[in-house]
Amino acid sequence: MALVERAMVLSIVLVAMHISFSYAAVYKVGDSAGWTTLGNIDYKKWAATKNFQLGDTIIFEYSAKFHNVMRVTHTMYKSCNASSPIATFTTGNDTIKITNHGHHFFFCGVPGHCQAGQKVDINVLKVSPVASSPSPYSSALASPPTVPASNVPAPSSPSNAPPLKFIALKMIMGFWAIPFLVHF
Ligand SMILES: [Cu+2]
Repeated sequence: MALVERAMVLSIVLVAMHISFSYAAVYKVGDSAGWTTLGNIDYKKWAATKNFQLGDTIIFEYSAKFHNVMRVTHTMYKSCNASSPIATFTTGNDTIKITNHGHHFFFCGVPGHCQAGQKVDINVLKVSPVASSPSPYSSALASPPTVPASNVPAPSSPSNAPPLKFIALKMIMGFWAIPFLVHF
């Protein structure tokens, strides 16, 4: 009996670890170039190569003397209208955690910078790899989890891929779940 309880606790801990570590990525806007008007960085292209998920963190790194970050509506984003932002960030190292789905529009509020291309749309899609991956318990009975081709991250993406150790943890968790399933 104690073994079953211990297995349950361990399973819960492993599920929590799996959820918290596998899918939270940190993205620095513009990568090494950061948040700037120099070098004609295509932030649209930058964002298009990412697979943003809930819980991910976006970092805007820039010189606070020359730039800022404003979160704005779609209408304001399209017209580079900085008159009434939803939020303004000015530290030069702004960390924003994504907590909801859909578009998150940002631009630099310094006159002319948005027009020069210093704007980015962080779009968090509703369909996530978390939703499409097999449940922890099914992996104990079925074949090893497979990853749909669309979820294979680009080589440049930082930490989207479920690391091998988590797949191993998932399998261990599956074996622990067997006595649990048998018992009930
Ligand atoms: Cu700027």
